[in-house]
Amino acid sequence: MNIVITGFGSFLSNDQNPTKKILSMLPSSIDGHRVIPLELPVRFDTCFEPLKHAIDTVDPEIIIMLGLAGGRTAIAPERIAINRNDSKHPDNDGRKPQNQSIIESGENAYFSTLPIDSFVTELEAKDIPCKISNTAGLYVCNNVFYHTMHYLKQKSKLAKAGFIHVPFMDEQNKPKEAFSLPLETIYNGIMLCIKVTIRKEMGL
Ligand code: PCA
Repeated sequence: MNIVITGFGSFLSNDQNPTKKILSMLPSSIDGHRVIPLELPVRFDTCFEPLKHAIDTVDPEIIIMLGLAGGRTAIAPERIAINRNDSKHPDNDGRKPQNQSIIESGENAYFSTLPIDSFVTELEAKDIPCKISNTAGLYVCNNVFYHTMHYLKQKSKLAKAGFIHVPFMDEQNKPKEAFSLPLETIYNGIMLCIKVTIRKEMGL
């Protein structure tokens, strides 16, 4: 199988993003399956472009998108992507869309097709905090999640896809008292999510 894992670089006051670090730590294959790391721009207008290109060219069976959500207290598999951009904070182009559809006349929302309940069970068994989130926000992460689910449906592709937000890593600048985890722990959690998804896809 081909597995695309996406992440983001710096944005707003986050001068580092653990998801970009994770991309650089991933092995080139897991259990014999090819892993393709892909950094996406933190820009409403173009965040989906590199991923669309990857879907068109490598036709992945699994797509796991990653993003930082400072303030979260667990690794957070997102349940749902919604058809809305709305942000008080600018993206890396300075854009702040207000209450706008992502795709005019698109579905209101899409559910993740990743095995998010199993992520929680398996990560907690390894003492890695993991909790399903019911909103990916209305910033760039939700945007790329929605675009991906919409595009897969449009193209009748059966790839399993979804989004996982991660908390701050210990190793980055962050507001005092904000929850964080060692990068190593976040990485181990994401690796486990990838392995669980592979296992489910193989029917194991
Ligand atoms: N998190 C932001 C965008 C980039 C990132 O890592 C978000 O949650 O929308």
